[in-house]
Amino acid sequence: MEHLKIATDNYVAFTFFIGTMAMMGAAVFFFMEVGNTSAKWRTSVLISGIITFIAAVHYYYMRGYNLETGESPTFFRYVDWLLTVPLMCVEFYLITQKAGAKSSLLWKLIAASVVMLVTGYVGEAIYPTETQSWVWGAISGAAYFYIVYLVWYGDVAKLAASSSTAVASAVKTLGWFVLVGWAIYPLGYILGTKGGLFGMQLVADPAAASHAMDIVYNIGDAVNKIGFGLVIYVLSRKAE
Ligand SMILES: *C/C=C(C)/C=C/C=C(C)/C=C/C1=C(C)CCCC1(C)C
Repeated sequence: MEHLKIATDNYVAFTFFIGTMAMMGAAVFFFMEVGNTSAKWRTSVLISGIITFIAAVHYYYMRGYNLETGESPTFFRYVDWLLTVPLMCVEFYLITQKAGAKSSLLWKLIAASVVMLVTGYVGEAIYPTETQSWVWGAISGAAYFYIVYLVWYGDVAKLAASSSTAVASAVKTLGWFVLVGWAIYPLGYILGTKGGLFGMQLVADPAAASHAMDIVYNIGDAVNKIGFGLVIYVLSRKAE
């Protein structure tokens, strides 16, 4: 049973543990604040709560999985992302809806995020070889840049420009999350897969590679899920 203890030198297990607590705390916060939010923003704050709640449940599970097997909980990581990233797309849609966002924008964002995540999963779990993983990563990266484009220059940016200043500045901040915060993930992928960087392997030892990847992904999730939710929360307090 020794391996079931979170040792002080097991950084991977520790980031899973702290991730669970952070997501739980954030979910409780957003859920409790829904009642204090004006009717117009209530759904947005509720979705911030649902995103962090879904992540809390997955982190609780992934923490145990990692502790018992010492391995990356890749499958449930991607299940979590497949649920939470489309919900982040819904957040973009809801806050630009007042400026006339159409449901086609929501579907563009969701389709791009599903392509990004499914191809990432293929490169990480199904064909994690020198020759294949970087190709799947590159396709995933193209879908990622399409999302960046939509948020910075495409429909989302255009709608934000004709919204209130509070919405426009929230979309700017969320745009930075997508450009910088989400770029943490391809870094984890490069560290964790065999050929993630154009066929090159950065970390040779497989265990060390998967540990590096988990730590990077866990940091990315805390920054993006909680940070993203807080931007929406702040907007709900600023905008009429
Ligand atoms: C809450 C979870 C979030 C915001 C997850 C976001 C995940 C990504 C932006 C992943 C992107 C990837 C690439 C751009 C290329 C390599 C494969 C991925 C899936 C790690």
